Parts: sequence; C-alpha cells; structure tokens
Amino acid sequence: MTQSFAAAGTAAGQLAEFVLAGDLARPARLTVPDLLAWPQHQAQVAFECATSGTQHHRFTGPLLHDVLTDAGPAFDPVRRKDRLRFLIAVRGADGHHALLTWAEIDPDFGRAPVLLAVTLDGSPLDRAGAQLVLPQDRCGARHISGINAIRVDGGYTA
Ligand SMILES: Nc1nc2c(c(=O)[nH]1)N[C@H]1C(S)=C(S)[C@@H](COP(=O)(O)O)O[C@H]1N2
Ligand SMILES: [Mo]
Repeated sequence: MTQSFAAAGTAAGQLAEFVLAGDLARPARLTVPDLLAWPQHQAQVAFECATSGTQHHRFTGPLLHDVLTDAGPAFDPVRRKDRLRFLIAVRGADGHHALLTWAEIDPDFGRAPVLLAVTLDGSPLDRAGAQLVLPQDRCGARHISGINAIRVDGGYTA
C-alpha cells in the first residue's frame, strides 16, 4: 500500500480531507484546496531521517496558526496565559502522530512557522492530503504526511 493514496482514506480521484476538531467554536472538514483560502507561505527545508538520511524539500501552504485561529479555539484571545494549556494533536491516516503546544506556534510565544503544506516540491497534495511542516525541526519525524485529523485540546492540566 503506498502511503500517498491511502493517506486520508480516499479513493483515487477524490480529494483528501482532514477533520479539525476539539475545543473549537467552528470545527471543520478541510480539503487541500480549502487551505488555499489562507495566505500562502513557503518553506525550503532540510531534515534528517534516521533511516533515509538528509532530505531537502520545498513546501507551500498556510500557517497552521492561521487555520486553527479561524476555527475559534476556546481561549480568551486577550489573555495570553489562557492559551498555555492548549495542545494540538496531528495524525496521519497511517496512525503516525505528534503533539504540538499552542504556544509553540503562537506569535506571542515560540513563533514557529509551522505550515499545513498544500504543495511538495511544486506538486499539489490534493489527493495525498495536507502535510505538517516544521521548518525548525532537525529531524523529519514530525513532518506528518497525509493528515487526516487535527485536534485542539484545551483541557490539559498537570
Ligand atoms: N504519515 C506519516 N508521516 C510521516 C512519517 C510516517 O511514518 N507517517 N514518517 C516521518 C519521518 S520519520 C520522516 S523522516 C519524514 C520523511 O519521511 P519519508 O522519507 O518517508 O517521506 O516523514 C515523516 N512523516
Ligand atoms: Mo525519519
């Protein structure tokens, strides 16, 4: 089974989509073409993989922060401390997953320019599904391809 077409559980010819859910005022289902509605950014990245060595790729897409902000996360936007307990869980259709904190991508905190990529080396990801891109990572493991779910969770406490 090739990862790209299994990615978001779609048959060939259909658009992949992912579920955006959790503590959000406006949960959504988004296709890769839907992601063109936000300002597009570009990232030229190099990352190391433990099994396949160093890879170089160019990605374009919206900032994860912009897309999630428009979904209405359940914190008070003027109280910065309110965001600090929010987590973002991202999952690929093959079950590969990773957690980010909201603060990691927030312009007031870590400001990581994390993308939801819609193209990879110039090719659209419409059928393969959106890809998480973390230009700041040395290791490629968080570059989740074939995203099928993103969950924002504000319930985390120690
Ligand atoms: N959905 C999914 N995305 C994934 C992985 C995976 O197993 N599943 N592996 C990660 C790892 S370990 C690396 S190094 C990069 C690049 O992997 P590739 O060479 O298989 O594209 O993708 C990441 N994204
Ligand atoms: Mo890897």
